Amino acid sequence: MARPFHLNTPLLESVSMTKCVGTPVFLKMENSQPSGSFKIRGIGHLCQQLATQSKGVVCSSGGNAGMAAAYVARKMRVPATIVVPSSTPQLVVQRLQDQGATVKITGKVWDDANTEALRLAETEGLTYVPPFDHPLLWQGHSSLISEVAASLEVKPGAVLLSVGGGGLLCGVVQGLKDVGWTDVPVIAMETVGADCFNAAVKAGRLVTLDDITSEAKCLGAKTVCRKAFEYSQSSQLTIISELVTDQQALSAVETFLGQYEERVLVEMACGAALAAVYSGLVHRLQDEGRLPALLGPLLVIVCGGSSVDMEQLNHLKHKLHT
Ligand code: PLV
Repeated sequence: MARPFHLNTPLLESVSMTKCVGTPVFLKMENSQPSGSFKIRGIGHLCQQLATQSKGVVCSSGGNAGMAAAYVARKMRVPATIVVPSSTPQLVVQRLQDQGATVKITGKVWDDANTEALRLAETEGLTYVPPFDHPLLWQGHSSLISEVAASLEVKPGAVLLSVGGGGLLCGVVQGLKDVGWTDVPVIAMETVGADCFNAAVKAGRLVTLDDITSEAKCLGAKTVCRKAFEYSQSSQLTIISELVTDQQALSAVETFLGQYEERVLVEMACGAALAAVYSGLVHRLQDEGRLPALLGPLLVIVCGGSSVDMEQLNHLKHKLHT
C-alpha cells in the first residue's frame, strides 16, 4: 500500500484546559498536518484509491478540503481544480494557487460550489473529491482515533469535535468502533447559523438550512451527510449535538492563541469545538447529567484550518464585535 500523505500528529496535554474542565484534556493537533487540517487523512486516502490514473481532480470546499486535495494532487502529479464559494477569504485562494491548483469561485456557499464541482467532474471527466460525504474519507479520518488509542493509556471520557458536513464525525465514530470505544460519548459542536447537524438531530430527519449565516464558513454545509445523521439516531452511540455562537467560537480561537494557552492559531470552525471547553459547556453537560460527573480524559480534536491569519482574525473581531 502507498505511504499515506498524513502525519501521526502530536497528542498534547493542555494544562490550562485541564484546569478549566477539571479532568485531563488531551489535544489531537490536526492543525499540524500538511495542508493545515485533518482533511488530509480522508482526502489522501480517497485520492490514493480513486485518483491514481486520474486526468485531474475537482474538489468543492469551504477551504480546507480544497487545501488537502491541492496538496495531495501536487504530490501525485495530478492537476487539481478547487471550487470555493465567494465567502472564502482571499488568503485561501492564494494558498490554493500556491499549491498549484486552479481555483474557481462559484456561488455564495459551499453547496453552490459543490454543484459546480459535480458539473465539472461530469463534463471534463475529472475525479470528484467530496469534502465530507464518502466512506473512503471516513476510513481515512478514522486513523486519528487509532493513533490516539496507541498513545493514550486510558480510554477517553469523551471526544470533542466540530461538525460541518459530518465527515470528521463519521471518521471519528468509525475510529471509535475500530478500537472498541463505542461507549465514549462524542460532543459534536457547530456554530449557530452553520448548524445543519443540530437541525437534523432536533427534527429527527435530514434538514437543509436556508442559508449559512455563521462566519465559520468551513462548517457551512447546508445539509449534513446522511451517515452522520444515522449515527446520531443509533442507540449504540452517544452523540451530543451542541451549538455555540460565532462570538464564542472566535473568542475560543483567541484564547487558544493566547500566551497562557497553546499559542496556535486555528480557524473558527475549530474554535467551535474549543469553545465547548472555554465557555463552560462541558461543565453544563455534566451538571445536566448528560456527561458523567467523574469524566475520564477529554479528547479534543484540534481540527485546525488554514482560512485564518492575523489580518483575517482582526477582520472577524471587528465584524463580530468581540
Ligand atoms: N470543512 C470543509 C467543508 O466546508 C471544507 O471544505 O474544508 N474543521 C475544519 C477546519 C474544517 O475545514 C471542516 C470542514 C470541519 C472542521 C468539519 O468537518 P466535516 O465537514 O467533515 O464535518 C463546508
